[in-house]
Amino acid sequence: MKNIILIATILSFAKLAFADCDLKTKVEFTEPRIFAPLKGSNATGGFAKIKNNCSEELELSLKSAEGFKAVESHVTVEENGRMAMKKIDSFKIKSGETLELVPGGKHLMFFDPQGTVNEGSEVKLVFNLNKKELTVPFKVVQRIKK
Ligand SMILES: [Cu+2]
Repeated sequence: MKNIILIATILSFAKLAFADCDLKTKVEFTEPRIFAPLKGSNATGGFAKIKNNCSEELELSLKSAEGFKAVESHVTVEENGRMAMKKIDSFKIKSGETLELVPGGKHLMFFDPQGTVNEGSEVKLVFNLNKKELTVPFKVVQRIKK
């Protein structure tokens, strides 16, 4: 009996450690986009709606972006009456919920483009989702819509 309980415990831990959600089909990116960097600026932002259709909570962090030297995940907070951006390690998305990355809210930041990042091109972003990698193309769009 003791052995059975032990095995059951090990199995449930294994399930937590190796979540088998298929990220490619179960994590939905809507309108993944990056603003084309303004002339003279070395930083720009990235946005999307990211829906977690997995049965477990996902911890999402941005690892890298093709063509940029550095990436960060940011939240926008009010500090002493001013809006400020703060770097965070990861975003958490509960099962069935959607993370909304929007200008002026939670967002992704990209620094030091290694070349010209042209409007209409795609930048491949590498995310870590519960320690598994997922690559998602983000479209480069114009910052201000005419
Ligand atoms: Cu930012």
